Amino acid sequence: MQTLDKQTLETRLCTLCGKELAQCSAHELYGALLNLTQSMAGERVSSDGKKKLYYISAEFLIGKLLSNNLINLGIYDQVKELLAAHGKSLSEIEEIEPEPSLGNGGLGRLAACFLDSIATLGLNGDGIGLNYHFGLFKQVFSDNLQQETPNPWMGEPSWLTKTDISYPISFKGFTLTSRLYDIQVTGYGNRTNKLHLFDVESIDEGLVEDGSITFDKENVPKNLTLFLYPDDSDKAGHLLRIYQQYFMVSNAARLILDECTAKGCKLYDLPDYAVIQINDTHPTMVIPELIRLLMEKGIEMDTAIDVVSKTCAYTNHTILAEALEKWPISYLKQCVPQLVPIIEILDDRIRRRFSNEKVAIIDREDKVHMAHIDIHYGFAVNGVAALHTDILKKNELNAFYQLYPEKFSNKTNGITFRRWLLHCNPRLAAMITDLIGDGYKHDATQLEKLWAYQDDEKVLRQLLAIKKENKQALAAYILEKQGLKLDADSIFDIQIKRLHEYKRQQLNALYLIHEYLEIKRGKRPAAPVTAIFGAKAAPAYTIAKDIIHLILCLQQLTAEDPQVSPWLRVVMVENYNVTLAERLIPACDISEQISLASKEASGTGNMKFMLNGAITLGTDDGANVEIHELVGDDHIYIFGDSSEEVIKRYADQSYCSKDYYEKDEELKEAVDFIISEKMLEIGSEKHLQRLYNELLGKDWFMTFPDFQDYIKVKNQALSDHQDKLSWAKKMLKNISQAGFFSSDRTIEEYNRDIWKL
Ligand code: 26V
Repeated sequence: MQTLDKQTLETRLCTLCGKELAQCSAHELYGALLNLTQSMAGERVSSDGKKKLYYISAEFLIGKLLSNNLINLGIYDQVKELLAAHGKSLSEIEEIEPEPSLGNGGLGRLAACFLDSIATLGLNGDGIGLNYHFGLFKQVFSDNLQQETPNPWMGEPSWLTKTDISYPISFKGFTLTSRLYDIQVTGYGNRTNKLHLFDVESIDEGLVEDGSITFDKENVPKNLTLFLYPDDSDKAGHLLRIYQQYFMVSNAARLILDECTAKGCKLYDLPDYAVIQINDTHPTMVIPELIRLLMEKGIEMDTAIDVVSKTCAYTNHTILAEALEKWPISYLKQCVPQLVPIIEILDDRIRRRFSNEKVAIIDREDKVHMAHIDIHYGFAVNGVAALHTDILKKNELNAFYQLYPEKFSNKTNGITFRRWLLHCNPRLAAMITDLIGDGYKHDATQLEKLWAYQDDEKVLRQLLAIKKENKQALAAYILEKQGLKLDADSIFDIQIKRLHEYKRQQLNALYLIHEYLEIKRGKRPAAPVTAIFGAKAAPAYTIAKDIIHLILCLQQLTAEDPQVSPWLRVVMVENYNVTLAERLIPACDISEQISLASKEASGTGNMKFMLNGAITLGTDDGANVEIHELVGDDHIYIFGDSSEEVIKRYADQSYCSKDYYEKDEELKEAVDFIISEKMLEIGSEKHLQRLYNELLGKDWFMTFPDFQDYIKVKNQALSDHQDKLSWAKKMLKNISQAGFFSSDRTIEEYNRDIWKL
């Protein structure tokens, strides 16, 4: 890997700052390092390859970039040492960098890991998305409730480079001018690719009221790229999402056609020059838009449809019906009428070929099923974990699988080990390098060599010592940021992910209530436990916000009770984001992956935890199933009903939460506690009562049937943790088997089976 010697590095940084390093502020050093990184990355830009991948996604949850870029450019250690020699700390400089929140969770973070791996493998592939000025939102807690404020991240210096690329994008009644900004994507020891983020020239940040995320949703020219997925609880919000999606894909389609034509593409041979990966259904309109643009350029419709169908591939990331996009055709007519005749023709062709209403594009209620466009008019469809793909084939997308079995494949998700091991857990990475050399940095399967040390007490104790140091570092950080004092000797049990009922943070909360009541009765857990949560709830998702309220009330309750707090603490970190995940994951003992079986398409946090030596407590769902297979029964804690049982229970509509509540004393006690006097002293009756009613009256994601098994298996894990060496062996097993989940492996599979670059 290319490096810089110490002297050259120092000279370049001093020149960029215009003074000696010791005299520079952290801010000046951040600017200089950003500049240096950009110029080094610029030297590795390559235009190799006739065919190029365009990964279109509404989300790219990239996290902070400085350290990652330094690692990928091979100069992290030199920079750190040089700064230290001049009395400067790299971690202080890292603090200055704002974190963009250009994603909700796993979907956007996956896209970011993929970009890293694409560049690392030397593949010709760029990302295309939108440049949201205020991202998702910044979460703040007040009165034990989530509040949302804007998360501005684009101040100077910035990783964004303004390009001279701009397109006129027309909507019904008005045309907007776009502007492309680029962020370099450095591969680990390899080429530099690009993340293209389109923005609108007429954007007006002033539209956002101070400190809030409300703005005039109808003023599209000024609001289009202010926020990611603005509140879509009303029609104006839905329309704004359509405007955003069309703006994203129309720009993408024009950029792709321009780049390909510049390389000599004749348009009917587009599939030889471009492959477009449609990340979930948000970019689906790229299909009719490309057809439209090709027709504008004189290609006849049949050919245009054929060319586009051979260029586009679709990834499905969820089976949840409420998350599968269906736009009323009237909304599309209102925003992007130019696409409507094309979508109608696409639907008409399907209706002529197949009589099954389930595979129609426009349904009887005049709603356009976006995923159906992707499946009919793309050449590949994939799920994101083995179980998820099986469920798609057998259930949700069975009618399509019958028509096009050859289009379907599985691509189990992965994570980049550069960010999720080398950067976030340098102590563990150094230990691994000492034991097995650094071949694992390019070939993650080499981690398997670690298992040779399964009975080496010195190695096992070293693993435990590293975990302890990481826990102490996390405790110090949370004390500084949130004023909460954690006991680094307690077991750190962590659940960090978007807040959604199917992920069942409420099940974890019910367990914590149960344990709290047990401690009050004098029955202590096997060891002191710190239950840590991190989660943002969508602004209009009422029950999710009620669950946050419950957790924050439990945080206060456990902290303020001297009888309980030495044994059980509940902590919710504020504004959970990539940066926090990088601190939480290396410090975790027990990784909570407790979604209702069949509902979590894959999960990727589960993989990050495993790689960092946390043991999974989970259901047999998503990629947990594959983790389970890799590590074996002895190195994971699995509980709860199987996906088959769950799917059956939904099918026969037999679930009634009240039946479980009435039959299970402990469950009843925990549920009732939500609206107990004690809780109402701390929390808001409105929120707690609504959550209680939801659980008793519906519990759509079936927390009650899994409650007893969860308690049993979780308490087993807590008691097993007491046997330190046997626990460390479980940690080692998990780390040694994590290689499969490198996103380099995932990307190799996409390239081998779909992209063929
Ligand atoms: C979105 C929404 C939005 C509307 C309200 C309900 C709802 C429920 C779920 C979703 C998820 C949309 C797609 C998504 O983010 N999927 C995630 O993709 C990850 C990367 O493949 C995967 O690891 C997660 O399991 C999956 O949930």
